[in-house]
Amino acid sequence: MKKTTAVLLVAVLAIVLGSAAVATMDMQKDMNAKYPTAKAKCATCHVKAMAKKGDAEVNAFGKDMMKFVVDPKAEKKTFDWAKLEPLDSDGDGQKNVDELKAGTNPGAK
Ligand SMILES: [Ca+2]
Repeated sequence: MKKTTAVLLVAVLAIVLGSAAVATMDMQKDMNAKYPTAKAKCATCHVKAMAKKGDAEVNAFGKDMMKFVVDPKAEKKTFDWAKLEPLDSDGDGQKNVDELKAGTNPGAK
């Protein structure tokens, strides 16, 4: 019984973590569609470029993005870019919108 429970737990975790990774890829695609010169990648929003499971800590820009989720209950997250664009999430003196258009990282100085 315990082994069955453990297998089930692993399966559920794999599904949950897998869907989170897919969601992140959707966000990345959406960002690159809106800002074609952004060259958005994992490190645009996350602390580590190739984060391992359970270590998906977000950077300052990722934290600001999560403040402006349009509908937190929606399966596919969308963001209020009008509120994100004028911010300088990483504090380097450049607005997020300017960094996205220039292809620099709005989440790292
Ligand atoms: Ca900045």
